[in-house]
Amino acid sequence: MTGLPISTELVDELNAVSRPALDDEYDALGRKLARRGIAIDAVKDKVKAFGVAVPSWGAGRGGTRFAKFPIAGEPTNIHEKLEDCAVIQQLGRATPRVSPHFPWDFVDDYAALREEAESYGLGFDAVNSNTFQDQPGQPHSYATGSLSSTREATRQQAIAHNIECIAIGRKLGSRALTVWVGDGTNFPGQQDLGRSLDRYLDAAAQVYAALPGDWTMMLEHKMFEPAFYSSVIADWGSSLLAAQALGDKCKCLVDLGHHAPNVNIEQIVARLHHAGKLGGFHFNDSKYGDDDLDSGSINPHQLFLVFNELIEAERNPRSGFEPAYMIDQSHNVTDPIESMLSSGETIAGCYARALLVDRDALHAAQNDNDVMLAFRTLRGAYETDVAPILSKARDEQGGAIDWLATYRRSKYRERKSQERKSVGLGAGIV
Ligand code: AFD
Ligand code: MN
Ligand code: MN
Repeated sequence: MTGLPISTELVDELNAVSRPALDDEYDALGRKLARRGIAIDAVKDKVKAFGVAVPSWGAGRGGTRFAKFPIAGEPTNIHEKLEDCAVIQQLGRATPRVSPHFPWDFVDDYAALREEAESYGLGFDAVNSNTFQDQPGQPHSYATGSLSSTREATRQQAIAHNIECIAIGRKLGSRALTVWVGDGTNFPGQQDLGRSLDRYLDAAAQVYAALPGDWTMMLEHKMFEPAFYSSVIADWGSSLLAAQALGDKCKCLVDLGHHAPNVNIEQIVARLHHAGKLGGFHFNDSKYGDDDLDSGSINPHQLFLVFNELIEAERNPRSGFEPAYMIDQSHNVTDPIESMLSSGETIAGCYARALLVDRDALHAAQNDNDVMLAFRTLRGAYETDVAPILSKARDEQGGAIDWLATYRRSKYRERKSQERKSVGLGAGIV
């Protein structure tokens, strides 16, 4: 038993101080919601059951292509990353699973890694393959493509890596493979836009053929970067087309930062659900491009509107609606543990707000074309401060009411800065 990384006595002690004010605020919100016909405890129970996975790579500081500014005590391997993810889950109670990335998280013994995670109360979520980077000693370069490479040997190498990720995921208890490729071009004429998609589909079908019966393969689209003229799976249309071509176990993954500017992402969510192909999410926020900023830090309203569509989808499921929720952020200027605690709370908060929407009233107003009433029904839920529900849910599960104060009082990062070797400088988009 590895045990929890933060002293439970400290969590209890600080919670005891915060609890009277929380109880008062929770009761007041409970009375307010009761007047709207909503039972606050039922919402709190749904929040307690809600979970979003954290990315193993998000536990380290990210960077841009210009620089990365590491912090002391950053994790340098999957074991240290798991320990940090355990802190996030212990204090926040919204992130019970970790999504690993290979080859970054390669180890010799995956059964042992699974036990290590379980000792922290963590499980593994979707496994992510990486064919957007070359590894030392790799026979074929991905510089001009991986699954869509013009070279058969390179495609086979990328297929084999994805199949290896599935094999590792089975040992870790995962049930999904997320495939994001950086394949694309920087010059008009560099590659044939049609044939590169043919090659991608052919290679992806070989990965799909290796998928266990109860697994999902999730295709993640991204408009640009690393390729700046064209990307093979650039948008949700290409992703949907590919997922439909590959088969029932293949679905689309929506990363909130991977769209054209100002695109209506909540409508994309509704469209993919309509097609029965909404597989999962990568939550983050952006101002300009794939900024990988903290979820809801720039546009919390958009996040709420996405969850509004997800609740509609949940109430009207098509072909086994069971989306995989994951955070995918790059923490360039914050302590990643603090960012993921904040993001987990923000994401769960948008879910809670979307649960507060009076669906019958909304649907009736929509049917009557009562525009203002429909809008105000939605807006009323968005404007409700759900913080007491989130705090209460954490407290009842042993998490921290004030996670930031508790984390800082624990001096976890300071302790790790004594124990862990320092990471190097350099660039690092993750
Ligand atoms: C990329 C994608 C994808 C990938 C990750 C790698 O969002 O999820 O696995 O970042 O760092 O931008
Ligand atoms: Mn992503
Ligand atoms: Mn991204």
